[in-house]
Amino acid sequence: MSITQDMAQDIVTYLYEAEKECKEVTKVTDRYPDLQIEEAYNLQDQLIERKIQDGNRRIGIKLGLTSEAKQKMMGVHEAIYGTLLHDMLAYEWEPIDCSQLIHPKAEPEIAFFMAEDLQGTNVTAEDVLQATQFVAAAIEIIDSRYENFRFTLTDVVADNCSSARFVIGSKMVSPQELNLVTEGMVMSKNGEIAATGTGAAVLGNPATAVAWAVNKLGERGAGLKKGDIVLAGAMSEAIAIGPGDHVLVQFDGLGSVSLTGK
Ligand code: OOG
Ligand code: MG
Repeated sequence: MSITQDMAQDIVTYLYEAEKECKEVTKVTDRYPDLQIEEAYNLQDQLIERKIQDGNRRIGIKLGLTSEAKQKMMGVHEAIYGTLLHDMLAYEWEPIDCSQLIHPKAEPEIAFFMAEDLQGTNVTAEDVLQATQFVAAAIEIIDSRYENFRFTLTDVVADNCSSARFVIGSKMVSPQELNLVTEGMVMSKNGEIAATGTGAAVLGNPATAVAWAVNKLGERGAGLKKGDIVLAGAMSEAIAIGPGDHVLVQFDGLGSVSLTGK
């Protein structure tokens, strides 16, 4: 089965309104079980297009399901990518309003800042590092629009990979000055250690993960732009957050980044 224009419009409106009204919905594949991954990326593009028409702006991409553990949990062998929009950018000094989110979870990540455009289908981790101006510590807030964070690969791609908010730390480091594979972090919630991890958890190397996404975008005639921010994927499991929670991620070389929920 292929998705008609009308069905696509219907699905996009469904996901758009779930986010806006802050209500969880049943997954798209309950209604469209044959939804294909390419169609799911088309739906994501249309959802983003709609938000851009609202006045939002694309500022980069994020990767998901980059760890072997998470892929196993989902029964998939592939990572995913979504689009970062300007209204997702949150700040350490400004508490995140949890009343605007459904069931937010925090993930420790490494962010890349692109010094140049990067597009192609044979892009390597080395190319990514060459095109990167800085890397920095980040926390992504994911907030699947689906009930109980349960979905298939196609569902989550259509839902822009659960993207909701992200915070970037203030220390910018040249990727040449750091070993991204062995870069470690400790994530604490309200003063207690909640998770630990290293860059190796992200497809073996966060730069490899970014190269994978660039090649996937390349197949669709798209790529990264100078100035783009790229979140490479979670370095550990995600932890639930709510009003009053404080999450701190301390990295070896990238400094620290934190957020507070209100
Ligand atoms: C999908 C998004 C996962 C990551 O870094 O793995 C993600 C989800 O688990 O809801 O952003
Ligand atoms: Mg993430």
